[in-house]
Order: sequence, then structure tokens, then C-alpha cells
Amino acid sequence: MNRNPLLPISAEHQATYERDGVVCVRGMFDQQWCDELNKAVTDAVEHADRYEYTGPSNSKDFVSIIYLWRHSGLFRDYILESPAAEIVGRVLGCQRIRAFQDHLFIKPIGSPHIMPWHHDMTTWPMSGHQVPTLWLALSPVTQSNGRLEFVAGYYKKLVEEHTIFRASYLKGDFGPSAAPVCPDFNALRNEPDFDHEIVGYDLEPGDIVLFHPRTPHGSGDAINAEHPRIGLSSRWIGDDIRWKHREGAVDVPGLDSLPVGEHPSGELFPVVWERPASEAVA
Ligand SMILES: O=C(O)CCC(=O)C(=O)O
Repeated sequence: MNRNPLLPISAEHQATYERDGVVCVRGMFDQQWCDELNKAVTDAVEHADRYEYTGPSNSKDFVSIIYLWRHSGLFRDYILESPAAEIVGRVLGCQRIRAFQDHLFIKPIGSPHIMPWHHDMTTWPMSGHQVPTLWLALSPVTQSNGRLEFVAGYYKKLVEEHTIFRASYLKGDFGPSAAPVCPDFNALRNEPDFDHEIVGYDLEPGDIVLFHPRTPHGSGDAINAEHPRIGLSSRWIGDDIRWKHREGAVDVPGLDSLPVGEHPSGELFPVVWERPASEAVA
């Protein structure tokens, strides 16, 4: 199983992430990663009681398990020894990348589950911009099995205006109570003056989408699916992230608190990738 990306991260990958707050990166993982991770997914679903933490939308129509990497085995190997951290570090231009959270999402064939529009910054008790999500496809992903969609470039407006949306439509109530609810981009996309493109990608196992924590995203149902839709999200911490108390943010299991303003570190946030000394970032 490959340790480094199979192909170089290009200037175009970097520019697309910067412009759109989301980039699709293909062909970086070898077949063995996909095969072994799929076996691990089957095992995780059969022994879901082994994992202590589920996401707020976990249900029979949508498997949602988090922090699998804290158990020894393939999910841990994926976080600590796959190309994922390097892809993040190189697309974002970081010096160092730390692991944070992983999150398995499965939509079975026929699932009516819709992931409402939201952005992830709502839930992180952190400030900064470099806490992206890398969503790895482990099955073919198309519109008919509920691929993710993203509002391209919208994150810039939210960064400028310091906006954190509320997410009270998921089970649980996330984000500051006084904050605006994330707009319904399905309605907005048909408005003539809505000037953002909504993008989605058909993916093969091993392809990824990497997105900014303020990029609004959501996914459709899998009612007419031919394959289950299996995605493994991982959340990573780059150089500019600092701890911050935020009303409605999630707890990080095992961590009481960190001093406000501190960069997360320690065994819950291990360094997984560092830029080689020979490569200075300007
Ligand atoms: O896979 C999905 O449908 C939801 C993924 C998501 O919202 C995330 O990874 O932040």
C-alpha cells in the first residue's frame, strides 16, 4: 500500500482549492488501499458496537461512525501511513499536518437519506482555516447514489464575513444559537442572481475530494442507486489552527479542554506529515 501520493500534487490542484474551496484529486491511492479499506468497512459495519462514537445522522439509512482511527487496525494505518496527510499538506501548502478525526459514511442502496447543506466549521472548537476534510470514495459515487455537492467559492464570503452557520437540522444542535442557518442552496441554485456554481464529482474508489471547513456541502439520496455509496472522511489540522471555545461545537472525546489559542498537539492530534526541510514554503 503506497505511503506517498502516486502522482504529484499540481499547481492546478492548489489553485482550484484556493479558488473554489474544494478540489477533486484522482488516482493517488493504490488498489490495495481500496481493497483493504473496503474489507475494514465491512468489518466495521458488522461490528459497529466496537466503535464508541457515531455521527449525529447515524441511522439505518446512513451509517455514520467516527474516530475509527483511534482503534488499532486498518483505519489507523490509513490515517497514520497513507498518502492522505501529504495530499492535504501539499494542496494547502502547510509545513505540518496533524490527524484529528475520521468519519465513515455509508448510504445503502435505496436510502432516502439527504445530508442537508452545512459547513463543517460549525462543529469544530477551533479558529483558523486549515482544518479541511478529505473525503475518500470507497465505492463508485454518482448522482444516483448521493454524491456530495459543494458551493464553489462560497467559503471566501464566509471567511470575509467571519460567518459560522448553525446546524440545528441535524440530530443535535450545532453552532452558535444566534448564528444564521445555512441557506438552502437547492433553492438558491435556481435563482437567476445566484452567482456560484454548485459542483459535484462522479468518483471511482480511491478518488478524493478535499474541501475547506467553510465550504457548504450536502448530499442527495440513494433511492435509485445501483451501488451503496461509501465514503471515508478524514479531518486534518494544519499550521494555523488554534483552540477556541465555540458555542455548539462538538466535544473531542478524551480531551477536557485545551488552553484557548493553543495549537492542538499530543496523542489525539499526532503529526502525520511534515514538509521535508529541503522544500521551503515561501
Ligand atoms: O458523506 C456525506 O454525505 C456527508 C459528508 C460530510 O458532510 C462531511 O464529511 O463533512
